Amino acid sequence: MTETLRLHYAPDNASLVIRLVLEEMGLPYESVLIDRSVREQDGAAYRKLNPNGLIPVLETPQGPIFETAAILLWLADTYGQMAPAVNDPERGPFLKWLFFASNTLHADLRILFYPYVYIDPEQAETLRAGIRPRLHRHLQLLDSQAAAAPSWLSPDSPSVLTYYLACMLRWMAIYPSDGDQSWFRLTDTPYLQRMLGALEARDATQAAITAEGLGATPFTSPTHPTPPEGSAT
Ligand SMILES: N[C@@H](CCC(=O)N[C@@H](CS)C(=O)NCC(=O)O)C(=O)O
Repeated sequence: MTETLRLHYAPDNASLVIRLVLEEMGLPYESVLIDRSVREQDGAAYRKLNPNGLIPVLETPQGPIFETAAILLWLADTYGQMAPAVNDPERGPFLKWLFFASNTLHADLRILFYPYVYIDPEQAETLRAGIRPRLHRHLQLLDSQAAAAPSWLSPDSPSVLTYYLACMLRWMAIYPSDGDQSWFRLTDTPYLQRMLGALEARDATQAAITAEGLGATPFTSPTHPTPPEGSAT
């Protein structure tokens, strides 16, 4: 157990969401690089923290926490920031879309990025072609929520969900590195686009840009990262 928050990360991985939120909350934390080039996430030491071998893990005074949304909710509730509180009428709607982001959008994104985990590699491009229209529909749905500007999707005061979505939109624009990204246009989701523009001006985003080499416009016009250490894939 650690008293210090310790983020196990690889540049531009799902750990980026957690880094952004830790920065936005102004919490002190240490970051520990997971070297993906040697698949350190599969090693015994990392599997002790996350038996699934997935990044991120946040070590906390309550032990290691994995699953991006679980870490986000833990941070929001523990530090009373960046999400409607338990007795807030907005809590239910917020939770609904946080879980949608995690168990539907993020899960479908993994199919786009790692199709060979789900199917014979020869059929990977067919699977990718099948998942893209589904992702597009998810984004349309989220944009219609953002249009109503609930507090947890507002461009002015980011919630944990705002940063989670911003990272996923970033990844859709640039990954897979060898794939076709022409299906994705941020302009198709103007309310989400506005939200992303506002995030780029924030100190938290600037800190993440420096730490992970994300480039000047990591959300609205992302490019492949040039991290000072480690590799994204
Ligand atoms: N459901 C997990 C997904 C995390 C995830 O997909 N992590 C990727 C990096 S973005 C990973 O660890 N990939 C390495 C691998 O699959 O071996 C979460 O929400 O934390």
